[in-house]
Amino acid sequence: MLLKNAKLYGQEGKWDISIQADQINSIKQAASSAEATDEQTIDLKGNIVLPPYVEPHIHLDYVLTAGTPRWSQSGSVFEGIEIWSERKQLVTETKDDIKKRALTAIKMQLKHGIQHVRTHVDVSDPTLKGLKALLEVKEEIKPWMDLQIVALPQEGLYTKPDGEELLIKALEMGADVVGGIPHYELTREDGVRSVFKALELAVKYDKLVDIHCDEIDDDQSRYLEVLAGEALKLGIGHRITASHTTAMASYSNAYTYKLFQALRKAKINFVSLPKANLHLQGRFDGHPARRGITRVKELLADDINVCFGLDSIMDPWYPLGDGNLMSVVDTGLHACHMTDYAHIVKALDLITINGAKTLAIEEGYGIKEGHQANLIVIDSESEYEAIRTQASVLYSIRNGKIIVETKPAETTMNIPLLS
Ligand code: 17E
Ligand code: FE2
Repeated sequence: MLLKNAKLYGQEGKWDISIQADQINSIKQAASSAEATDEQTIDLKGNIVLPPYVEPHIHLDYVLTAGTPRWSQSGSVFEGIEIWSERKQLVTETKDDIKKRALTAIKMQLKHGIQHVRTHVDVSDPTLKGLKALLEVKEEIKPWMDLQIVALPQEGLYTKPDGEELLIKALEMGADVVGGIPHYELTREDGVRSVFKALELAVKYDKLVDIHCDEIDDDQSRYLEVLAGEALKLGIGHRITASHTTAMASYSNAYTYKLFQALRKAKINFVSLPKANLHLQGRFDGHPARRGITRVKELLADDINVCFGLDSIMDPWYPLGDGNLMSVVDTGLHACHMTDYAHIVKALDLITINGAKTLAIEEGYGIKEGHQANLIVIDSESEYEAIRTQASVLYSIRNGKIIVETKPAETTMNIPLLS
């Protein structure tokens, strides 16, 4: 396959990308390889080519359950957890039901150019049904998507006697990443203990770590310092992710200054979920209401890795969502005051390379000769316009084959003045 006249994300000029079998064979300046071949040729007309989008944080076992058994009244994180717990008792689902919901969401993600996903799975449920379902989905979807699974003790690791046992079982069954939710434990001490335990298990079982960390508007919720401090001591920061960290929006600047000293050294990864947390946070505030988004701009300015994710597609926490990360970028840039030129033109880093770093898959990720031919083409010739118009994904190519193709919308205006 030959992709002609591509703009490479972040680079000037036009390029011809030749794909042989499942690999990127060559990337040459557009003019130099104009000769006709009998292989499939697509003229990209200057549209941008990027590596596939990375969704670093979704809950595929929760998708498409909003409203069952009831809708959230407060819109808060904690009511979401309550509703999910009620649902587990009231709604009986088979493993296949869960798989079906997950695959419906995956279809939305693939449509929007995502090929790499990290999903959390609730392992507070003694049947571990969700985990079993997603372990099967992970194998079945492999030709089209890489799925990482986080074992999340959604109802707390130490709130029930079998929490730790279930987490270990999940890791032994094949979960890739150790999860945690320290701000939901009953005491500060249990929260700290749950973070230590997650890192201890990650080392023992050779797994990554992704903690739901400080997802609360409480300026006293300070598990991030525990996570970063322990990651630094163990020297495994690059394998650690702090998700949400919304309390950071409420920390004093004096404390944040101190915290950032540790973050710069620890080199852990951050996932910000701007749509989900704009919706979930600030719910106890009245006005003025806090945004409840972690300090994305400040983290990036200090060379700390941050990526954006969606978190939810119609679940007890968040009633909307269709898998589209471009919409998350749009919301995130606004909510984080990153709507200046320099941030706009680099914004797609937040759902590509920064996500790949978080998932520890940077090796082999990116448009380079010799890499696996995994890439997307978006409907825009400039990075700036891509963000402004929320450009759609025209092609998603995986292992050298077009797996998703979308025709651009066409508008006709019968207004002579404007035609
Ligand atoms: N679980 C949680 O603790 N927080 C969230 N935002 C979601 C699930 C979606
Ligand atoms: Fe989450």
